[in-house]
Amino acid sequence: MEFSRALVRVPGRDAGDGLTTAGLGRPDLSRLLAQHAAYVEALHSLGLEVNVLPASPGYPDAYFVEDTAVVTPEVAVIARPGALSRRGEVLAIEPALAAHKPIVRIESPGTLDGGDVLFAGGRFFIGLTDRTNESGAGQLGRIVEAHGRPWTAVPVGEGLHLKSSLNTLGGMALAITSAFSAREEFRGYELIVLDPGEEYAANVLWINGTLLIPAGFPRAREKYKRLGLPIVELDMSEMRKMDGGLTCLSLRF
Ligand code: CIR
Repeated sequence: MEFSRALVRVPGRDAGDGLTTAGLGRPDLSRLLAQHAAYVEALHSLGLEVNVLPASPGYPDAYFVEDTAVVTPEVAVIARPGALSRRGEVLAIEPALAAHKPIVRIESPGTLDGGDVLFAGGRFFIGLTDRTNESGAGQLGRIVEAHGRPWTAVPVGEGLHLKSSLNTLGGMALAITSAFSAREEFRGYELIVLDPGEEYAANVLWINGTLLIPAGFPRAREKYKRLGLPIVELDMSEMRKMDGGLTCLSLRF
């Protein structure tokens, strides 16, 4: 899917109070802001029109905007984040998306985080995790199906979100951790399997034929370079401390 716009949100001063399991310590706020600014600049330089929303006090995870919605070619689906502390984040996102797409919403008892939704090779994969339940996945599945788009539910079992472990590299190619590489859901895809210890580098962001990758994963970088796509490497050290990756920081459409 080609993109012309992105929606992002500036990290707030309370970013270190967000949810995390990383055990890597608190992020340094000024480095976090600099890394976020470099990310926004990378999206700009790839020709996207970037809407930068202000920080949202009281919502320390709000700059991980990917989790608040799923934007398909036809509609913007407002998510219902699985973490209670994140549920109110969607309020500021809905009007920003309503300017571009018809809005539909995931309703209770469904929960869904956008980080659990991958569109690859013409199919939606919807991860079932602690954040996304059967009801939320089913609601989204029925919405995309109504527009003729196939979907598959994927029990995840490890990692925060589905996209913590696999992401599109364009076409039928997927970056994927070894834990997922034998799963039958992805049969027929061309799998680039990350080496042990470099699983974080499965969270790459494909933007119109350019690949944004996290810095500091040399073996992953070599694998991605072999694809022949232009590569932009970004330092994600501070977002990683909060379990965040490249896809989490934006909604693309
Ligand atoms: C959270 O636990 O919700 C945030 N600290 C990290 C969210 C990362 N989002 C994503 O992978 N899409």
